[in-house]
Amino acid sequence: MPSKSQELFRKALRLMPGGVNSPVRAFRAVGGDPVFISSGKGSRITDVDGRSYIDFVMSWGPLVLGHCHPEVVEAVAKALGTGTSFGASTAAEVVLAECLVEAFPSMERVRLVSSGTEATISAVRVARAATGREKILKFEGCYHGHGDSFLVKAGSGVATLGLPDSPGVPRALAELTITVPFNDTQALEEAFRVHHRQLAAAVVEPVAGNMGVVPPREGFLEKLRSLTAEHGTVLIFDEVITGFRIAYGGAQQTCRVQPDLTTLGKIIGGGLPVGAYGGKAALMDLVAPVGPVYQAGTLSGNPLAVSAGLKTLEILRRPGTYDRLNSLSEKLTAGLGAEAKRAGVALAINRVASMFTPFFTRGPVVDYASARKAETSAFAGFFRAMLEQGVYFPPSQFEAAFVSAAHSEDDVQKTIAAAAKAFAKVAGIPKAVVD
Ligand code: KE4
Repeated sequence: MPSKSQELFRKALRLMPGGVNSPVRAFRAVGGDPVFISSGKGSRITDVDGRSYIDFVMSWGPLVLGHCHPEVVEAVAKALGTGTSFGASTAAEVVLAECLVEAFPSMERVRLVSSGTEATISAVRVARAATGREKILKFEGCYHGHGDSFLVKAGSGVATLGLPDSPGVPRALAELTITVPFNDTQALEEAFRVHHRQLAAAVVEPVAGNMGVVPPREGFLEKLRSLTAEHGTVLIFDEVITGFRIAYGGAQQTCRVQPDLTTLGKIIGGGLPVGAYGGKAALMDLVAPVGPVYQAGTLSGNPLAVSAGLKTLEILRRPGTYDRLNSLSEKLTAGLGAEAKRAGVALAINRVASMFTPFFTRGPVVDYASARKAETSAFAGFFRAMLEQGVYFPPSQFEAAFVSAAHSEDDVQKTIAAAAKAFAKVAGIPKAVVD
């Protein structure tokens, strides 16, 4: 008898590519059919068959407070009562803009949009307009949304003209994207030597989340900052994941490197669609209607979405929130590491604050090439074993898992206990101590 999820998936497959509205949701990387979710509360989600899971996807990062935080729900309900969208300015978006520029001193001006992709494609457009240059530099394994310029396959280790990774990206455009390995300062210097003063922008996830979590090496971001400054290249920090995640002021607060432009998303919408890009007034005042760089959006600054974001940021400002988030995350990853060791499973866990990835490889994982060494079949086995035990990890080895303020000590202990069993399966040696 097929489950309700399976029935829904069969129908979805006939209606939507892969049966999903975003590829990673299809469970292609981990096998089996995706579960369809009916509700979420705190640290848990419940699928349409009534099974509940401790959730470490958290909508891919936005739900830093967990599902249906009562104060967020109340704020959205209140906003709903006065209208969902006006296509005109509202007070709420001014308040959110103020919160963002206060949290990110590198931003003097900010523009709200409806997704991280809109934020990154707009930021690159501003950089190209400001410099009159066309080439951009990105890093292997970093993801900045599905804008054409970012969907470029990395070439060899040194600066490389990109080749279209996704069909449909014009070669002429793909060749304007230069890709170098993340954390490789030598390749970075080479790229700037080869493309001397031709680079409009360098875009980076200051803490990578999209190859799995990979922190910057000591000095890497500082080197990127000095090279971009020296060559008149706009430095864009894509903080769609890290903004308000690893600190209230994002990675640029912790690494103390100031970019020229910053992109935000996820948490600033509190689970509803909000993105943003911002930076120095001299750059942002190039954007219409002040300047000639056009960017627009029907639902930009949407009052409903902004109300969820504002309440989320307000709660994040409460003393102790990040300390608790980070210490719970540290406990979780320490426990996972200990159980993997006990099971004899090679596991390299990268964690930055409350985002982490268990890589099924000896490690260290310091860039995309080392991340790709991970045993994806082992990860898939781990994912399925955890799902069976009621723990929902990201369905891909190359994604970040997220702890929320709603996760409890009990969630952590349950997850570690489930992992002990999952590792035993992955190691292929059922351990007496575990069963
Ligand atoms: P959206 O367009 O999906 O809101 O944001 C694109 C984006 C930009 N920059 C970074 C650093 C991002 O991580 C993302 C989107 N992240 C993925 C998960 N790694 C979203 C999940 C999905 O694609 O379904």
